[in-house]
Amino acid sequence: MNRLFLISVFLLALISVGTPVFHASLKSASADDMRHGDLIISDPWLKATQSGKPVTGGYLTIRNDGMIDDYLLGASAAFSGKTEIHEMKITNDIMQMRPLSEGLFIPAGETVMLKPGGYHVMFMGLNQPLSEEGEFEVVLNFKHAGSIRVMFDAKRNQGQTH
Ligand SMILES: [Cu+2]
Repeated sequence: MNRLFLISVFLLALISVGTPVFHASLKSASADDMRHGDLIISDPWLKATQSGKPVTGGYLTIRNDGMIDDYLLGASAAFSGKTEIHEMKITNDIMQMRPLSEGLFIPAGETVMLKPGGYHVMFMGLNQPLSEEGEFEVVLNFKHAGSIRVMFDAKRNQGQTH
């Protein structure tokens, strides 16, 4: 009886310890998520372009799992002559965008989304078409996490300019 009891206790302990660990790993289990230090990058994509189009926008979600604030300072890509981190705002009914000179703030414990109509990676002076379904390498430069190589999926433009 004692032995059986001990085995049951052991199994119960295994299950109760095992369960939260399992859930924790599920939280960031998407196949597209990519961890680099404290940063988790998900759903990187850019607007596909046709030949001759000089600019496009790139988007992604960045989660800062750490205790230290970080900044997305800039980015670079072989297909882009110049790459900047932009914010987009509507001022007096006019859509305006500007480079973030200090970089994009990624506070500790927070998630920041770059998406159409908001923050975006601005690729300028494109030297090739970024065809739909293609994957294109971009290097993101963070103040603390350093350089991260990320593959951006080219997707169809959904109507907005950036
Ligand atoms: Cu822009």
